[in-house]
Amino acid sequence: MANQTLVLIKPDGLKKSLTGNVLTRLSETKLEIIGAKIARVSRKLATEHYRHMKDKPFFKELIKYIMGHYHKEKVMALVYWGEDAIKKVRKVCGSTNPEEADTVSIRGQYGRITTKGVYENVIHASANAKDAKREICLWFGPDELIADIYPTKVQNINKKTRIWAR
Ligand code: IDP
Ligand code: MG
Repeated sequence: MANQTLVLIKPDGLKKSLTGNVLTRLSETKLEIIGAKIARVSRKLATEHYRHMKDKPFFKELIKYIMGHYHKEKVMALVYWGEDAIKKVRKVCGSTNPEEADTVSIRGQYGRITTKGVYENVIHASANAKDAKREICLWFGPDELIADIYPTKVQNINKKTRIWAR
């Protein structure tokens, strides 16, 4: 079955100039990219993204890590779509702990554990369809994706929009 998954190249991946390497590894999956952007990660976004980790002892460090406090203050966010996308992307990523990840997986090749004990594992990928939906809707608006993957609604929001001053 075709499905979609959120990928983040985390701040350590950007800082280490691994964007190209990671995208090349992901292209092995033959999946389609239906959305991509560079994004700053606010504390609100970081906390919402990792809300399932909030009781972990390393939560504070994890939030600092994903916000880029130790690296570049940005992530690259992508949505991959295609047959078994969630499973295929998780497989090339490897296990959460970079020391335990398959050595030829992205996390096995490029991840590390910091002295503060955070797994700096270069990449995030949604774990299942429920997480994928929550995460994609958190990181992307419907108009930022080139496919209609979830139901949308039209809302008339009366707000100022910034445009190019040409
Ligand atoms: P996942 O990223 O493989 O889905 P999660 O359990 O959702 O793994 O954890 C989110 C992130 O939190 C991981 O990618 C990693 O950066 C960090 N993390 C998870 N477990 C640990 C741990 O035991 N120690 C330190 N950092 C961890
Ligand atoms: Mg997870």
